[in-house]
Amino acid sequence: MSSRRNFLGRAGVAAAAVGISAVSKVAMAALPEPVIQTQPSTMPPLVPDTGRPYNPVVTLNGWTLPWRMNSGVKEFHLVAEPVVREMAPGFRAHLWGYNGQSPGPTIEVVEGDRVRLFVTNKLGELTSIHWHGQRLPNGMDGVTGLNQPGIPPGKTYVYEFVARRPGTFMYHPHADEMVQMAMGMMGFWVTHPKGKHPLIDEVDRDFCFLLNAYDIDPGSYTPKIMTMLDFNLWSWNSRIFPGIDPLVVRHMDKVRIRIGNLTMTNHPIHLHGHEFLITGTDGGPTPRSTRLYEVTTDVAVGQMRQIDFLADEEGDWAFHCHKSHHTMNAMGHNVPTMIGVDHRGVARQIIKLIPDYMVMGERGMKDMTEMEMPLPDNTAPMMAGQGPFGAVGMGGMFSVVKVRKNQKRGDYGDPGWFAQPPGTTAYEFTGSLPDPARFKAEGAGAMPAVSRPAQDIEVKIRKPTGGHGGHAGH
Ligand SMILES: [Cu+2]
Repeated sequence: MSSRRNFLGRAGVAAAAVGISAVSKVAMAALPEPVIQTQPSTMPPLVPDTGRPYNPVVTLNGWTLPWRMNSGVKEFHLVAEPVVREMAPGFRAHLWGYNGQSPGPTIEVVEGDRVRLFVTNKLGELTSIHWHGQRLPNGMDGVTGLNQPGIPPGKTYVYEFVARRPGTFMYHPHADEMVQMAMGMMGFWVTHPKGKHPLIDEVDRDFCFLLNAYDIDPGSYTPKIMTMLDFNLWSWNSRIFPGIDPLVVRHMDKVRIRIGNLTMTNHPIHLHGHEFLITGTDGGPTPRSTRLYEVTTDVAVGQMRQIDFLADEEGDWAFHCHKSHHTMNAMGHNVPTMIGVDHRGVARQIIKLIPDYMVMGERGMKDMTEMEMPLPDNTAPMMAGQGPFGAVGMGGMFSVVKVRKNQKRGDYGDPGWFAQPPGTTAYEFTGSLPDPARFKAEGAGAMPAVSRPAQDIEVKIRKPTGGHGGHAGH
């Protein structure tokens, strides 16, 4: 079907070798050959060569699983197994996933398709797959103990149902959920409409990714699985900025982005420079009368949001989660605020004992983007990414939508940084500040106070750059 078939990289071999359970060769022979992919880069859309036609999606830093047609049934083979995922250049995590990756491959089908999914368990414990959001027979819903027995290590189970409604779905285990999802077991599923749909517009580019989160201590490889909220790696498709590919589009393209949330908190996803409409949720396409223009959409836990916009503004536009802690990489969160605290005396004393001692965060945390601190092996830099104007002080759930006039149709290649037209870049002011005329009432409250405090209170803070103390001016 594509060059991806039979691709088994080094990491794939390693991951297969550590698979605890051996699956019998005889049993595997009758199944569709499992397609393995271990490269973390964004793969081009998989254009269907069998079955009903559709416009394929592009999975950010991911890929779509090829299928086999068997008497009109689309057959897929998912293999649950330990994987090595490069989350950012130089930082590899030991996760669990499907077919060589976490998340697993995207599954794309068409409304009305009969789908048969073989799921082989190469983990050391039971698993199952729940097809999040789908209409299907109860026995195919994948909840271990409720709908089916768990799939034992070494065994293959078959799920079969008709993809009844078009939309965006997810898949994940419903067996030892806390562990298996904390380890990265999840994937995306897109059911394309059969023909023209009144609520689903055709678009030029259709991207998808999952929001996921890990707690991996600096210097280690395996996520901690008991963490409830204090994750230190906030990722898109198990990648963190600067390891997340840009979303490259052609100027005036109609663009769709589908975002699913399988973390344990909500993520307000924010796009710069454009307004979008929420055209789909977990329940399917939204009625047109409900669509509002937005620049941020909150994706709650277990939810999916599909946004559409017209890419009519050239440039490099930030696209990120608006929770500022989610655009940071591995760090401890129990750090006191040091902004404005004068460490000079203390530091001098400590340096006598520890010559390499370094004060962090005195002027804010931006310094750390340029600081070359010694880090343990296999640690994601807390914030790292080099833009055309210097360090981008972010990590985690951050990427860039690149809108270009000269981007060719179907070309997802990175065009480099946007060349801002002369005179359109923010610049340093070097003149003198005008003295603004002020209104007398400026700064007054909406109503007069009943009584004044006994004395004026002023909170004194130290200016961050100040060598001479002094409090902030007013
Ligand atoms: Cu977030």
